Amino acid sequence: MSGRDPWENQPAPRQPAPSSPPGLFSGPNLPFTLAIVASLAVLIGFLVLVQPFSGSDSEVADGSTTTSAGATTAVGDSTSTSDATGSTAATDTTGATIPTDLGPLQGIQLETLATGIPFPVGAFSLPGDDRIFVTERGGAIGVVIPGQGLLSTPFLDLTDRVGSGGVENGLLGMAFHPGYATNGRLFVYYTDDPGLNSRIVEFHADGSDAVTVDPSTEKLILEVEQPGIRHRAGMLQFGPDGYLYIALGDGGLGNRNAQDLTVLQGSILRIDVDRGDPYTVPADNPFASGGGLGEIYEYGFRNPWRFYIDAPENLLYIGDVGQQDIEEIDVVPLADKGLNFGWPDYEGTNCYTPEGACDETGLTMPTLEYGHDDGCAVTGGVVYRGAAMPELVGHYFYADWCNGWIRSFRYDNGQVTEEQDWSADIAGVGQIQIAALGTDSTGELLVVDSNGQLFRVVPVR
Ligand SMILES: [Ca+2]
Repeated sequence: MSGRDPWENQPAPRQPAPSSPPGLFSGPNLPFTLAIVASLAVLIGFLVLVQPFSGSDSEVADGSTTTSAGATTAVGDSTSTSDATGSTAATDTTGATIPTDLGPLQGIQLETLATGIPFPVGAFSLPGDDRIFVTERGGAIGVVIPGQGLLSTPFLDLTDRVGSGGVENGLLGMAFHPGYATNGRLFVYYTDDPGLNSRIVEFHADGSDAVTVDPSTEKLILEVEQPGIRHRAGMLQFGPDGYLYIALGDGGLGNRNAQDLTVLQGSILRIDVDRGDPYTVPADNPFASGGGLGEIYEYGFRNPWRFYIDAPENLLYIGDVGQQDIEEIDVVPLADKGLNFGWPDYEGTNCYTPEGACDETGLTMPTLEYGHDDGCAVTGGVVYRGAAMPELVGHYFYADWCNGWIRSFRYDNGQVTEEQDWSADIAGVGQIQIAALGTDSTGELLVVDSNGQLFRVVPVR
């Protein structure tokens, strides 16, 4: 059992979270004042001394010599296109189109969209819909509308059946079916009351613009008995293949569940909810024909709290929360199935249990890792594909729940490039605990502070 898990020392869900008025600055206390002073100092240094970006993206952005809005600028050998307004844009190596009438990106900041959300752990959206759906650990899915904050009526209220005892249980994930606009299907991962077993269930919304969803439409898809109380993971996401991917932690019993292909724990599952009742195992799953449970797609995880499938690149990003010393991010092609990510034989690149004999053969080792001198629980994030910061399109953003920082990198041909730390940029909001990152309906980044706040990342130019 670990003392370093997400939600340790957290207040119980459904308690009013610390509330502050919308805006970037609030809370006149000494630590916050110091944070403001520090952030201003950093910001000044940032503006005066630092060229905030390095690498090909920044060369495009910083090399531009905009003289007036819409003016044509030189951007090296990038291609240029003109839109109907006559403004010119550049396409960089990531495929992002960078309008040249944008000033150089100086950094980012967090715009408060809502406060007072009861223990939020995720933020999701639908195309063409301004609403942001926020999973609350206590068992509800709340709705935040930018400019209005958290609505009083939740989208879906499952507090009568969700068990959020222990330190890592509750309503932990959701995913809209790719055909939600016409079929109203949505999927939720929660732990039940009182068993704290993992349940992946389906609900039916009456129309894509439904304001609320009837909890009585629940249909069980998959249930996993959980004798322990930790390491639930909880992320759900549909892949570009139309299959539902589900993250399950190892259950927290200190055993070898993650290496045991006869149990579902410690794995990322892949199921087809469009065929069969309640689902079928896709025929091309790695163990569909034997060797393990058919649902298992990747395995060897401790607590893959948040993963993310970036469809344009067909990459799978996984943030696996560590135990003693190391937090890790794994990035693999989504098509590379049946991979073993090493837990508990390896924690990051450290040999962790003697049973593994410290043999890396056949294991997929981390793409990136950091030690517990730098955080305590990695929050796997999302790949940015919005419009406000074209310089950062294709960059993967992630966070640490304890230390409250946000970092990013771009994964290019199997290599981590353009690593950036945004700590100084977001210092103005004070201490936050980032439980998840997400995207709004236009692809802009959302930051979920489990203390009750939802932010949107906006550029500073
Ligand atoms: Ca690993």
